[in-house]
Amino acid sequence: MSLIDLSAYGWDAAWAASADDSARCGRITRVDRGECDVVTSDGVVRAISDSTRSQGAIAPATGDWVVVEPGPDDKVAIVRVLPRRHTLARRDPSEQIVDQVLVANVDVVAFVHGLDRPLPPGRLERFLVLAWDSGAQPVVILTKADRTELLREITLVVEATSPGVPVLATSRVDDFGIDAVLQLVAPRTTCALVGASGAGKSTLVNLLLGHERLATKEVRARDSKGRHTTVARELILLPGAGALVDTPGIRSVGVWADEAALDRVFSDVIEFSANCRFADCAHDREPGCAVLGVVPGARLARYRALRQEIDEMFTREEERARLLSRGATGPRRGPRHRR
Ligand SMILES: Nc1nc2c(ncn2[C@@H]2O[C@H](COP(=O)(O)OP(=O)(O)OP(=O)(O)O)[C@@H](O)[C@H]2O)c(=O)[nH]1
Ligand SMILES: [Zn+2]
Repeated sequence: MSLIDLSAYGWDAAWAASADDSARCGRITRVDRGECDVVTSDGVVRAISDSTRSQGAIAPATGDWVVVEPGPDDKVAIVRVLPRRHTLARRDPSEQIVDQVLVANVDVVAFVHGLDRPLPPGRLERFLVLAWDSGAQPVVILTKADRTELLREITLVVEATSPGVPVLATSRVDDFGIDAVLQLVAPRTTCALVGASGAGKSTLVNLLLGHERLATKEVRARDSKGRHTTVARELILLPGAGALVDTPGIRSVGVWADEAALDRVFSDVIEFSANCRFADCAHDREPGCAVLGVVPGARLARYRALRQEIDEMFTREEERARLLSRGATGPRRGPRHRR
């Protein structure tokens, strides 16, 4: 008899079909110091990644479904990472030429921002590009609604910057907006919370759980910079709902995404550009441009900068593929194509 019902974590027939019948499978709930917590039907086990046997060069990430086998010291070894569905990735901050998977197998990516500080639109756009690129549904959650008098105005500005993205507001005061967030985390689905340190992610998780679970520390009052409280990406099951992944604060992210994701975030630019005189209009100073003067100049400048960043990513990736073609391992992610 199994102790834990893995279907609550999202295990389904398709996952079962991608593993052998006899395989012992589980989901990674936490990765730290090279080891993982894996929830299996017998409970949570501590796992090491058996890189000599695991397929390719896939480093296990929180949210991955994996196959485990007995390992050393009462631990288990991860021998296989099941093919991922949606993954949230950014450009690896240390090795600039590869992507880093933040959370695997996500259905909803929520960008969390605290209303006790300003939200630079460029930061929001960057996160949204990564969120759209994951294939999951992006959402914006504005926390600490009790800290502003301008909730309506800010919400309207954020909505205008995020076409197609639901924008929610929450506060720990009277549990404002918590039910609406709970609706996002449907049973058997996974929602990842990303955002800067101190944005209120752990507080939100606690409100959703209905009790104090994660350690939250007071933000330093003077600069309202968050202290680093969450240390690992952790997957938590909400009783009666789905799974939440609380991530350590990320201030900014390097974009590692397809242009299609950029087009989703800047759908206003794409829409107006249909009427530009030149098909390859850069919306810079071309005559007959239908975007210039319509889309605000600052937003257009950010669009162009992100396009260039994605272009440079392709150049780096092509360079890397060239280097790797002389070695044994293939790219960690499917091939990308320039438009
Ligand atoms: N006024 C107010 N303060 C809040 C609210 N939610 C969170 N805070 C405060 O904001 C600070 C940061 O909250 P956390 O939940 O720890 O933030 P976090 O995003 O998890 O931060 P990291 O774990 O560092 O990534 C704490 O001092 C909380 O008490 C809210 O709704 N209203
Ligand atoms: Zn144009």
